[in-house]
Amino acid sequence: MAHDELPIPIFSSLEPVYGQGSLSDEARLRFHHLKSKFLHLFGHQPHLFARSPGRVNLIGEHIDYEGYSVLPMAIRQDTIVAIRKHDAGESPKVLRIANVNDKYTMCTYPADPHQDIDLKNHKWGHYFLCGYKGYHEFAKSKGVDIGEPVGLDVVVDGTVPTGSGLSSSAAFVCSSTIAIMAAFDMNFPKKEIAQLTCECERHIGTQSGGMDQAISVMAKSGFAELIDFNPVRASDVQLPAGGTFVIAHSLAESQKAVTAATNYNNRVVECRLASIILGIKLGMKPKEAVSKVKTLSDVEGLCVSFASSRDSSDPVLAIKEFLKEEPYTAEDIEEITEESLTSIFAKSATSLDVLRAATGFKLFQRATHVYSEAKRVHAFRDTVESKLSDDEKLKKLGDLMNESHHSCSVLYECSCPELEELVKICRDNGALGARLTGAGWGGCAVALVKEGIVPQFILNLKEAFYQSRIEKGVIGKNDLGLYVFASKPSSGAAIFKF
Ligand code: NG1
Repeated sequence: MAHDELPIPIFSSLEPVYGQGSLSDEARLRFHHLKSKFLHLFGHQPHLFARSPGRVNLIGEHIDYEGYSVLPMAIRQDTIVAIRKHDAGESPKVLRIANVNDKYTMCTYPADPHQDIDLKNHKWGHYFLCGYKGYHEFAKSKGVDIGEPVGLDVVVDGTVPTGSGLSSSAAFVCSSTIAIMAAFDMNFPKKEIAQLTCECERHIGTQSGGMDQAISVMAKSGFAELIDFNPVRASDVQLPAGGTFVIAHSLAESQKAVTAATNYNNRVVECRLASIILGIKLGMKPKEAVSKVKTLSDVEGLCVSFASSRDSSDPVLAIKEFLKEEPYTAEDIEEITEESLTSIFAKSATSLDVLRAATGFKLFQRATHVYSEAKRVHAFRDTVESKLSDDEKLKKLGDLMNESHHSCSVLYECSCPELEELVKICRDNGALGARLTGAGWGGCAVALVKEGIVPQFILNLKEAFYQSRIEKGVIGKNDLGLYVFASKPSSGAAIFKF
């Protein structure tokens, strides 16, 4: 059976996930601490644990929500959720979500799975609620009877740095959803859980594309994965020997849920508008385009047909022909769509927030990024599978990463000064390629570095980027290991019953 058709594995020891040696020892301490905290807070032992990792995206940024494949790998940092489901009749009938880190105070919610999430009042526990609501909707759609709502006690331990572009939110949503599912004694194929957890996370108000949840659920130790969407699928990608990915935090925090209206969701809306206009310019009736076209992948066929009339297969040609480089105003767009933007997005409250905050729409730039980045993902995978030597492969992968960063920075405008500085320092110190990873606007960069120079490379980054920040007190000297580290592809989500 294909790996992504299998259910989430259930283990009774830590080694299958954390391996032998120091990582397992570290994990044992975390589980021990979680259990004691659980007992201390709730007077009971947890029934089980679920863990889900963060990820680093190697290439394919801001294209998952446009339906294009991406190429991430899981990292060892993860979120572990300890859970106990109350018996029917036991009170209180509430969800109590605590954290081993006292910075996150306990959140309490009613056990009603239909409750609304108060998006205007952002709380860390909301991510658990995303999993809770999403799991109930999923179970209902499958005809699974969950019975009357009961209380849940939960303690969370996360090691994925937050706001870093390493998917701490997806690690939390996936581990929560899987813990809830397992507490209800259910399990499903990984690809269904990948789809489900993506829908869960949308309850937080970001129009998430699904990459993070897919890799967190379906990752396999030792491999990066090419993730396809509609339907979601994962294929193993064996990275060439001799290269290591180093992850380095820019120390600018990217608060995706809080800045959604001007950043993440804004780009989703711009891509939708670009695709509707391309559809119309390429022959669709405005009404038809507005109702049918959701993403740039929906109109790629039309763009490629146009390109073929010019002896090319590059959809970017259609963008150059039909979209203008200057930002569009709402009025410019409404003239083409023959419908107001507020009516086009009437069903999406988060998109209406985008419209209220927007001053102009850079459709040419966003669409060019998406089509060119989608191509780079396939070029990356083709390079890995090619007959080139490992050294030649690494050089080419590095070049693709550099091109990706340029496109993110200039066309998609999702970088920031700190990321620009860090990426430059990575390249100046021997990285074959370096780019921002994840949503951007802060968070981490990922650099491809020859294995032999990794320790020196990390030392140089410390010197050139972090030292002045340590002196200013932005981070503590002893915390550097949390902000810059080499990473190998780790394994995906798991359930533990000891
Ligand atoms: P981050 O912010 O790194 O978790 C976000 C989205 C992804 C993808 C990337 C950009 C969520 C949960 N994740 O990742 O789906 O669109 O940005 O490539 O919204």
